[in-house]
Amino acid sequence: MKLYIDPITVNCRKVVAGLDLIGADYEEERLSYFGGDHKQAAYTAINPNAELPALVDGDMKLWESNAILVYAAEKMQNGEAYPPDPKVRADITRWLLWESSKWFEACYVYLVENVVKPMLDNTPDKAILDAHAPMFHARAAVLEASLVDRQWLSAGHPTIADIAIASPMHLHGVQKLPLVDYPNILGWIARVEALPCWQKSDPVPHIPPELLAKVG
Ligand SMILES: N[C@@H](CCC(=O)N[C@@H](CS)C(=O)NCC(=O)O)C(=O)O
Repeated sequence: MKLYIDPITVNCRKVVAGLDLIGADYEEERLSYFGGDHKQAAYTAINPNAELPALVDGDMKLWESNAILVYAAEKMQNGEAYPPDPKVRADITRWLLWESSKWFEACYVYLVENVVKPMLDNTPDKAILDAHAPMFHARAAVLEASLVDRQWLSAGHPTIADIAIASPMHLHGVQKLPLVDYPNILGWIARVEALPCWQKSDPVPHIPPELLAKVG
């Protein structure tokens, strides 16, 4: 399998950590997100959405990070990271869909305003963040309540659901995600951050130091 990534991005961190949790071997093809490699014809022939990541396995070109996680887990028959019980799979599928339809959107504005804009010498727009906050809190409340009686999202141990949901908040400190009122989320993300697969996929060493210095 060949994985096309830039390790600094949210959805690439997701597949790098997820494939490590799954124990899937792959060859890495590194592209530059800030350099716009994902918009070049060589890559859009693989992912016509011009978005990272993508996976190529033989004649299959697979995009959508959560589909990549499910495919790799099924291919490796990893019953820990993606347990075969239909109810657990349904629960994990629910979290993967919620991440791509709700949670990514809820967290992304903080990444743009508080991380990407400063890196590009622009100022975070407080009005945009204030307008966005109610949506973030409505969705964070769903996650908070779901974690009230559990250490991990599904199955009682780390699965691809935890990796998927953690990814949009992977830089939550510098993103300045307003998590102070969510003790269950904070406890859970600390557990994710202690996982070897999460630590090995840390994007910070891949961010040019001159860009990193611009983020407060
Ligand atoms: N739903 C897609 C989203 C992929 C996505 O948005 N990737 C970002 C990086 S995290 C990207 O490459 N965006 C293209 C751009 O900003 O030009 C997935 O989960 O793979």
